Parts: sequence; structure tokens; C-alpha cells
Amino acid sequence: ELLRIDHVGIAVADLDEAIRFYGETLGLRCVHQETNDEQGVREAMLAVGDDTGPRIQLLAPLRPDSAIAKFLDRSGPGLQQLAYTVADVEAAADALRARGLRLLYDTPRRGTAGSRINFVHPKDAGGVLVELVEPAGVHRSGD
Ligand code: V0V
Repeated sequence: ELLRIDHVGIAVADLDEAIRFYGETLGLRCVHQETNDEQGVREAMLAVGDDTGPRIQLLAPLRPDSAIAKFLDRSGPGLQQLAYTVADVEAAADALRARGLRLLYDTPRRGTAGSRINFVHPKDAGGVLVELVEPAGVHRSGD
């Protein structure tokens, strides 16, 4: 069901400063930037090496009541989520619900670059916020 690691999300206070740090010190290239109002984030996707593997997603808060702002308040900057690519986010969420895990949303929401996303509650996944990502443009029956 999980096809590969899509990205690893890192909470940062200042997106531009973090993009600079990752570029100058680690040589990661920013390949996409977006504001997601519903999620309360400004985010950037960074390519590693030849960009054939998982990306790094930098997540900065838009608002003090957002998930990333709460995370920064509690834990400071650092790893916030692990995201897996799936072919069908509804099917993947249903399968995990059937195994007793709590999904955060009843129906998928919009993620980066037109993807459809849902999350497993970190308390049901060994302390890891697990994201399911169905990339834009994958075929879905019924569309
Ligand atoms: C909270 N907890 C975490 C955690 N956030 N544990 C591991 N990783 C995290 N990221 C722990 C927290 O320490 C508490 O543990 C417990 O979960 C419950 O905390 P809570 O206070 O009830 O819940 P909140 O208000 O901190 O919310 C946590 C959740 C929230 C996960 C429900 O962050 C959420 O809705 N996240 C999903 C949306 C999101 O993260 N959006 C930003 C990325 P103790 O103290 O009880 O032991 S947007 C994105 O990824 C996009 C756009 C994309 O990929 O395309």
C-alpha cells in the first residue's frame, strides 16, 4: 500500500532562512514553494542529489494557532512528519482505519502541488506523525 517515502517534513520558524541554510550548508535545492492556507503553512520542497528519492519539506507557520506553530512551541524546530506516497489516499486511509488507527481527516485534504493528503495520529503510529500523499495526476477511478 505504501509505495515509497515521499518526503520528510521539518518544522522551521523562518522559511527563507531555512531554505538558505539547507542550500548553503547541505547543498539541497529548493524546487517548489507554496502557501497552504488550510494547513496554516508556508512550505518549500527541497531536492536531494539527483532528486530521484524522497524530498525534504520545510514547514513554517502562517498563524500562531497552526499545527506547525504548536509544534515549534512544544518541541522547537526539527522533524515533524514522515510522508509516504500512496496510489489512492482514500483506500490507504480506509485500510489503516480498518487496522484500528485514527486518521486525522474523514476525507482527504489538499497538500503540496495539488496532492491529496491525510495523516495518522502520532499516538497511533509510535510517536510519528505519518502523512499519506496521493500525488496529483495519478489515475483515480470515479473521477
Ligand atoms: C503532536 N504530537 C506529535 C506531533 N504533534 N508527536 C509526533 N509528531 C508530531 N508532529 C504529540 C504531542 O506531543 C502530544 O503528545 C500528542 O501528540 C497530542 O498532542 P495534542 O496537543 O493533542 O495535539 P496537537 O494540537 O499538537 O496536534 C497534533 C496533530 C496536529 C498531529 C493532531 O499537528 C495535526 O493536525 N497535524 C496534521 C496537520 C499538519 O501537521 N499540518 C502541517 C503540515 P503528549 O504530550 O500527549 O504525549 S502541512 C503538510 O504536510 C502539507 C501541506 C503537505 O505535506 O503537503
